[in-house]
Amino acid sequence: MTDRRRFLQTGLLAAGALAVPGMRAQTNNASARARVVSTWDFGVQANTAAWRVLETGGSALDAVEAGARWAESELCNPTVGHCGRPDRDGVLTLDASIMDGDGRCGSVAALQDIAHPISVARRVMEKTPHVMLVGEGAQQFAVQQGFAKQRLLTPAAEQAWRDWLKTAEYKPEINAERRSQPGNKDNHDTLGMLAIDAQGKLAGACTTSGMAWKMHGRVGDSPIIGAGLYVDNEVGAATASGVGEEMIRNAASFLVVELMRQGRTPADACREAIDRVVRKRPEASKTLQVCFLALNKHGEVGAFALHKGFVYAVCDADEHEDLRESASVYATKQL
Ligand code: SD4
Repeated sequence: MTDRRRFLQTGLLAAGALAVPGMRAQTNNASARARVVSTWDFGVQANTAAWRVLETGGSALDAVEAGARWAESELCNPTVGHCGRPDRDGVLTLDASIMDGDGRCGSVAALQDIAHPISVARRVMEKTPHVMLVGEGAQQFAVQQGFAKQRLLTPAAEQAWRDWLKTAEYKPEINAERRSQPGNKDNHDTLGMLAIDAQGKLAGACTTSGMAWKMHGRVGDSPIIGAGLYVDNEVGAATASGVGEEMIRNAASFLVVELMRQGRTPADACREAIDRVVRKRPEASKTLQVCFLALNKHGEVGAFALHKGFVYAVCDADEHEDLRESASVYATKQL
């Protein structure tokens, strides 16, 4: 991280809201109104990959694909791409989705042995009449499209799985501290990325290996349009990280966008979606992490989480390495 990186601790009431002028004065710089935001601290680097596209006037869709590809292959992260942790049978399966603000979308779930699920998701969107391909069919399609099959499970991930087998206890951990801090279980590190380009068009991407030690065949929220990702040029975009079952139960990313449509700020919309999770499952919510990140069509950003520890990265023409901490319902780890 360079000196330019700022880390902003936001208060509960600030709720991660950002005082960003909706429309900056237009300048000759094509990227003057462009902005990209991502979940977690590695979102800073993922944003940098996306920003290379946006700063040259590229589309939000190309930007989020570039950012997600970076996370899938350049980062060794236990919840995304080639370093992801396997399911309880020792099989690494990847989920991803991509969507633009015109409603075009594609996704893959339970994809094995393909390094860039986000790009396969984009091909599903662009080359098929469908939205979602899963498992073997998704892999067949990827191979037909020229993606190479390769074994992705790293020796470290395999060892972690063997260690887990000793107890074989499935218990999602709350990511209550930043990844770089000791004690973090590193169990929630999905990349959710949202971007607005110089033309004011929005797009989003979400990529993950899902919950470590999940049942074989389990699909989380990340590849489900409306749960882990939703984008609408009329309003804004939302994405999620955390225990995906909660996002699916609440159609949560769609909910966040619809709340913004009704006039909520991105932070308020995320907070209401989190409140909904708590109201529906008050006991369970004490032991699960759920995090939402939203970007509206004016470029305003907001976030909210169930538990303390969710950070997100913001990148635009003024600031490339801005890392912020989301406000949360529970200020301390509940477990
Ligand atoms: C899932 N939402 O598969 C993903 C996991 C996650 O950070 O976000 N981890 O449920």
